[in-house]
Amino acid sequence: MHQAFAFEHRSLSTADPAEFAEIRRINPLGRVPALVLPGGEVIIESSAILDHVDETVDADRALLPRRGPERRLALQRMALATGVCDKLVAIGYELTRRPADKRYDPWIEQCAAQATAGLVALDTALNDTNWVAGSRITQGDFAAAVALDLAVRLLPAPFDAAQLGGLARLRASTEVSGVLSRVTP
Ligand SMILES: N[C@@H](CCC(=O)N[C@@H](CS)C(=O)NCC(=O)O)C(=O)O
Repeated sequence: MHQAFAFEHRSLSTADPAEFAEIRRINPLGRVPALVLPGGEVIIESSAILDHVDETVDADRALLPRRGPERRLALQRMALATGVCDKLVAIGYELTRRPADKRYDPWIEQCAAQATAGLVALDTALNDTNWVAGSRITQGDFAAAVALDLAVRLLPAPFDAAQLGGLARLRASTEVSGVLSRVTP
């Protein structure tokens, strides 16, 4: 059966005071993303949100295998990609939230090295295959593509996205680019 998942996407920024107040009304932690279900229940944390969405579709359309080594691998690739995002977000805060004279470059450099190593590991996972976790598309592929986008925006030189050919190819694939073009703010 082919199911559609209707949703309204609202782009709220934690950097905008009014929008941040609204985010905090939805999620006491004051973080995005958060999914509000029709009955008002709120789900936070990307992996928990995606897990819920996966549960609403048939197994063949789910973006995480239901069990076994395939599920473990996909979850690990997702952890790698969302971990890269965490390090990049930390760099973003250092660059945009902290006064320039209080910026701590060694911390930025450490986060950049961690994020780059995570991206290289994801790129290596793509050797000879189309997807980061085995022979089919998973949530790990979308997370890896989002991590690459964020890296292009936030990683200081000498980061060169052109060296991550596998990730660039994944990002440009019809399956991934078609979805991200609909949800990227
Ligand atoms: N592990 C979380 C990370 C979410 C995250 O880092 N959100 C940032 C987006 S910029 C945020 O809302 N930060 C505000 C804050 O933590 O104060 C997830 O995947 O949902």
